[in-house]
Amino acid sequence: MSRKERELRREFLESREYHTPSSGIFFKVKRLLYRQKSAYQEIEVIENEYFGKVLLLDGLVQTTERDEFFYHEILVHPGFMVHPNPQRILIIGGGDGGVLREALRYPVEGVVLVEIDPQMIEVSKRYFPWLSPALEDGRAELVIADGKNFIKGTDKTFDIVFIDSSDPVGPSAVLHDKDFYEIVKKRLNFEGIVVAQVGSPFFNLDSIVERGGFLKEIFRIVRFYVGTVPTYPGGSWCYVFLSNEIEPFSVRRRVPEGLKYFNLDVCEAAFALPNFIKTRLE
Ligand code: AG3
Repeated sequence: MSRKERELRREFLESREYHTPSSGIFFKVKRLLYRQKSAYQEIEVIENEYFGKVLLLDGLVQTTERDEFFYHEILVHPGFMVHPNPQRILIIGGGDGGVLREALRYPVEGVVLVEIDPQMIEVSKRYFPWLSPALEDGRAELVIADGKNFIKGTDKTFDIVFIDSSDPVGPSAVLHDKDFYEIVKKRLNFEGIVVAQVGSPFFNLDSIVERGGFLKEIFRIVRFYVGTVPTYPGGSWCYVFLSNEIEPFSVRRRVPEGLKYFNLDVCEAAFALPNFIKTRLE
């Protein structure tokens, strides 16, 4: 095959995520940088002309160079904005380092990041240098473990817990169950907050509603919110803010400089739910 043919062929290679059996998102592959099965999942990194580097786990888009800030900022900052003194932070999942990077914008004492797949951390260090430097920060402690087992076994307690899981299939499945949230609650300090990503309100509304049901049995304050993520299914993504003492918006304590998505207005708007979601959660 000539060089030109090879190049042409490469240009037409596509990487895709199915959102339903008949629709989804595709990325033309400018370069295939990495594709390997780790002990837990298939990890794929491609380069796309528009989105830059794209990370997929088991065929599900996790993050892209161009739009990662939408997700990482809106997951992290609402919790920090209202907590009176966030010092001890826990991240479950998030081996790419993006949530950690956002948490380290604050003067926290320490962040424990629990990632099940060591290969994910290596891939991030190699291909995602805008996320991974956080993994080397002196305030970060990396633990390679199953998030649920870690929570069960630790006697540490935390001010804010972020759950940066993938979808409820594969290694992330256990991070979506009622008993997982029950044990997370036990590891919270007074005025503790938990924030988790819970899926697409368009495609996964039934599972979000079901989760709302059992979360209300565990936490006094259960508030869902939404934000845009251009490359996730449906383009709009849902998160949940949980606490026993603190309401989102009860105060506005701090917003770091230099963010690209999050600000006070966006935060307030994020908790305003469209009717198709709101009516199901009432
Ligand atoms: N974790 C949430 C990804 C969920 C995406 N789901 C999907 N594409 N079907 C992202 C990890 C980034 N730190």
